[in-house]
Amino acid sequence: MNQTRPPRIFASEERLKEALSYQPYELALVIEQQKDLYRVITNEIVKTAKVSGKMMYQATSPKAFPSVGDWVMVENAESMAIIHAVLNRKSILERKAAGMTSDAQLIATNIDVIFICMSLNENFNLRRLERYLAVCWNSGAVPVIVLTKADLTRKLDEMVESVYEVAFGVDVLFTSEYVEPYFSQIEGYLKKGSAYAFIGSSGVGKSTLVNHLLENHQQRTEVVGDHDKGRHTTTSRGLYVTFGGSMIIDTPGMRELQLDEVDLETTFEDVESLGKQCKFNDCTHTSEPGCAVKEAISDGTLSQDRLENYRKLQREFEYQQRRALQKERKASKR
Ligand SMILES: Nc1nc2c(ncn2[C@@H]2O[C@H](COP(=O)(O)OP(=O)(O)OP(=O)(O)O)[C@@H](O)[C@H]2O)c(=O)[nH]1
Ligand SMILES: [Mg+2]
Ligand SMILES: [Zn+2]
Repeated sequence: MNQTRPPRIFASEERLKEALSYQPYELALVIEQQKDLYRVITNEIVKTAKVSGKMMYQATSPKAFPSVGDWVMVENAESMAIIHAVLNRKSILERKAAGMTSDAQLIATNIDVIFICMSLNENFNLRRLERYLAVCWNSGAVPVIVLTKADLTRKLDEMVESVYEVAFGVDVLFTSEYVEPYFSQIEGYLKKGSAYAFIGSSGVGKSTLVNHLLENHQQRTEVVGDHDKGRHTTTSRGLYVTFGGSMIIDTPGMRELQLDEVDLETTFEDVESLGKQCKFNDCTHTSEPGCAVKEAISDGTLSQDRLENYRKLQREFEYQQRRALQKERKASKR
């Protein structure tokens, strides 16, 4: 039989230690999920898996179930592997409806770096970028902004500059499918044993980047979606292990990210910390005396645009919360 050897996976010392307490189960990595079936790999096997009856029974929330990127403890049973435990998560990227109802959807776990992809054409939208950034900070992973399709703009410098303005302390890269060296910047990030995810709107070029990074590496290729348009729309999350030992997660374009638990403080650290210096602690930064935010705007250290964005995200966040509350009230009346 022609058995292809799976790429080696590299678990951290910490995980190997954690795994010891679950012996005799084996440590495995979840690379794919289709409803309640998973695909897991160890250094010896690639196998379909499902969670154990006990785990299913004890689960109190969707988060108790494995997700792409999870390290799990499996029993290598005859036909299918059985997942008995999910190891501690380093980071959790989730899409979540606001409010108390827990219809959280895990997108991926244990990601070290999230590449937020946005293309330099009509898709370019700084407000959306800010929302993505907030979601990233909230996940526990480090965001890196990747501006794709650099060949489609004549205003590259201007656009990159405007991104720097909303993304304090975040690396900003730009790439183009047609300008080869630009990809090597991303390659420079890949470390053995670390996990990377690509997120961003549909069609911005996430899979194109992932395929470049996996070139000459083992990869499951899939051709799905709208063939007529010549597009290969990614329909499910998938994790690929490079021979260098990095884990790369490609995701389907996410139309909208829900804004619950978004960390305004992290994304708008400058505005928030200025706000703390205002004379009144409920200052709305509009006409109050002793407003540090207004002062920063008049002396040019803070831009009016940025304050507007901050307000916009804040409003949006409040709106999401109200809407979720209404939904909950409706549900409880029934
Ligand atoms: N002009 C130009 N086109 C690109 C570039 N990168 C990707 N594309 C094209 O954009 C289209 C979409 O690319 P994908 O990589 O499938 O996009 P995606 O982000 O994975 O999309 P979803 O899977 O739907 O989320 C393809 O036709 C690519 O050839 C680029 O740098 N420049
Ligand atoms: Mg794709
Ligand atoms: Zn103020």
